[in-house]
Amino acid sequence: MKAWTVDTFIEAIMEVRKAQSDERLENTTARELYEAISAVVNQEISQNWSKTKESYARKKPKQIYYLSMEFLIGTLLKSNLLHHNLLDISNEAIMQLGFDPDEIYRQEHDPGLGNGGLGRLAACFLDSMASLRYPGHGYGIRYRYGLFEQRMINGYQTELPDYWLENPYPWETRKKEEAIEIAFGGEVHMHKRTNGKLEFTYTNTEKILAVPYDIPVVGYQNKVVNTLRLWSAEPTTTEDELKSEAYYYQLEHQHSFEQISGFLYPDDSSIEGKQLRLKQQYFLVAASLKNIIRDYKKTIRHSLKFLPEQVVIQINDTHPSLAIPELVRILVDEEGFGWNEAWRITTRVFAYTNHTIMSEALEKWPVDMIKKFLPRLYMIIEEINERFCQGIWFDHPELRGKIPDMAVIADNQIHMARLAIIGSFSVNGVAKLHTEILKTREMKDFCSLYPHRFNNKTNGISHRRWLVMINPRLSNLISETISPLWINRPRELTHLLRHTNEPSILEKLDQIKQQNKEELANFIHKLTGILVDEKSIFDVQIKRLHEYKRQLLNIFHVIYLYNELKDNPHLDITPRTFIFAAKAAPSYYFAKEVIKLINTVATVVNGDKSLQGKLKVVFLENYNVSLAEKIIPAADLSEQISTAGKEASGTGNMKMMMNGALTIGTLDGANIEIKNLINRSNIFIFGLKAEEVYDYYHNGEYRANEVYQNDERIHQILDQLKDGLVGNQEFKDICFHILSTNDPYFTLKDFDAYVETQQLVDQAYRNRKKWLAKSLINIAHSGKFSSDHTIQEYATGIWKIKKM
Ligand code: 26V
Repeated sequence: MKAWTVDTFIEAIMEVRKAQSDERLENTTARELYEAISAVVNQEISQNWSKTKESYARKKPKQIYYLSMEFLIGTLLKSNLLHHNLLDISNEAIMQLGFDPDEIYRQEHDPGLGNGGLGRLAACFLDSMASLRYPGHGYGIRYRYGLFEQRMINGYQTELPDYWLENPYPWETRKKEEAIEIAFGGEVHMHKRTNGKLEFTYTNTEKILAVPYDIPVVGYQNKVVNTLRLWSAEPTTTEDELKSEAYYYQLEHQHSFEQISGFLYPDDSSIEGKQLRLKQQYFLVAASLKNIIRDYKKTIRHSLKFLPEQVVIQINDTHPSLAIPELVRILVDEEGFGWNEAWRITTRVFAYTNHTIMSEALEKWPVDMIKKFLPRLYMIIEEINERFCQGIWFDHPELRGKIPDMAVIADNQIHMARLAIIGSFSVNGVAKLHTEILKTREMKDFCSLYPHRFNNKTNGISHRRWLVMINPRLSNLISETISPLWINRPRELTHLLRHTNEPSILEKLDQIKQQNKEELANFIHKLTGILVDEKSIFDVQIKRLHEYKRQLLNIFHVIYLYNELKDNPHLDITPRTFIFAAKAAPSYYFAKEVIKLINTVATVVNGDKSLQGKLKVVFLENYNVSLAEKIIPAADLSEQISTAGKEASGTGNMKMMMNGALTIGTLDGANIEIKNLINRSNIFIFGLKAEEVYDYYHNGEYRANEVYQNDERIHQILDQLKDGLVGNQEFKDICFHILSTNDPYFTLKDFDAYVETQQLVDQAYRNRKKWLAKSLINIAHSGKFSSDHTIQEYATGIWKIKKM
């Protein structure tokens, strides 16, 4: 590798520019400069990429493939520069060329190929696998349209298409020659061969080409480059066919097939049994498996019998779980294995991660739909189900009564989580509480059947992106204080604990947070016109909008404070800026109403001079990775207030902790593990515990209406919603919904504890030194939540793979 200087970097940029056009540099636009720098970085990457591939081909390590319908990788120029140790040089070069570095990095469109936590986790995992030198790769779909762009019109969410490929995307390479043909539908025919074995052939299938686009996954300053392979759907037609008469009549139909990679489904709250979504899942699974087996045959040259020694496939939620019957199909129909051996191989290859216990999001497919589109796969699923149920009947009589709750096919539906559990050697949850709930409640029967399969892998985040890259000031302070070794060993952030009483460090921490807040305040002003008090508490809740995440609780607290201040303008509260960002699924009416409510409260509060600037409410539109990167370094308070037992893990909680925010949260998901590490005095915990929530569900003793009748504050707020007293806009539906459903997420129940705990936050913030010490303690313990740690646990606990 070249030892770069600012001068040689600029020279390289010029060279690229010259090759691209004969324009002089003076006329370069920001976009062109972005492209030129990306090209320089790509030159650096490409050598390491081929070398990494060569080394895998030579050493033949066991490979891990992460199958996911979603990857939220964020923009790549800055992180690739960082991973090549070129970020400072690039910044300097850009400035010497007369540009603002941020303006250049902003040119990259954030690929929104995911909904939220699950997709972002996949991206952090790829980063950690490459940085830890593990041979791990991602397989996903190259949606032509990512998650919708959110625009606010009159305070309502509207959705616009996210055409992220408008400009050429510099990080992908199309590999037409490695395309794979996939067949859907048709009829299955069974024949007996002379050797007595059954043979299956298909007629009238519809064919589609899966064309790979590869994106490099660059390890942190270690020369490793792994691959994220995204499949794009294209017609199988050859050049000649394209000109034929027959093709003309197929055009309409071909077009519909290309839709398979047309767009990402935006509903992460509940499943809708959409045909196209099923096709997308099979498309991902079929293409990836063929690819994995093709590579295996090329490098290993052994029978597929040994596949489990060479390959682990981690399936990210149930979305890719059709891979299980698909592998059985390949082994039995195409490779001539008997059922038992095919099943033995399959169940040693797959590992499944569960990311939610929200029953609406547990995938089920109507039997008829699978039968129609995947007739052979349906036969295999039936066989899997048959054998599974028989196995229970004969070998586990104690579970006989549970068969209807465990069968893969039940109520005319295919239960994907059950299929995933039965077909995998490992089933993991994503935080301790979540795994416990899976083991003792949601998947209790399966856990008694396969106790050794169940395990926990608490989520993590890439500290390189979520601290080093987005918060260079803090990152530098840490490096100056404890040496930069922590970047490769994030657990060593705990060395900061020696400095929690050092005034000079705390002062610097204070300044850094202040600068970050000023930057965010400017950004907010530019974007929304709202002026926020840079000294106020930046109270942040950023995540998808869901009832269980309880953005409603947060806005109720705002309304409560507003009411208090209206009663008593001299009330002594610490000024606060409430910052929200959230997308709602387009068909999720309640969630959209909550967005409108937040915006309405914002208009009222921000426009009320009598509050003397003590409260401001900001809703930032179009939440995505890039926006998160702007907000997180400036957060003082991290809102993690889901109903206990509902948030599988959360990862935003880790990101804000790592950037020195204090958490106000329930005992849910990874909040519990955060609390256990940093101690209760450094986090604000409130509300019902998961057990209490379950007890209420069980005994039915909770009465939301009683809270409404007895708590004046809540009574007032709900009446204000009903009667349109907040901003002359009615929110009857929210009020009615919450009371008529008996408040299933305990928003009213937890309100009192929440308000009380927010008062503790208010008090604590006044003691600057103490607050800063707590902030530093949070940062010091956040290394435990680096995804490096998580991946290390997957590698040793599930994958049994070694570093290269
Ligand atoms: C659900 C569905 C339902 C069917 C339609 C497509 C679709 C796409 C996404 C999802 C979301 C599933 C679960 C999910 O994102 N869970 C989140 O995973 C995070 C990473 O493990 C975790 O931190 C969050 O707590 C959890 O909500």
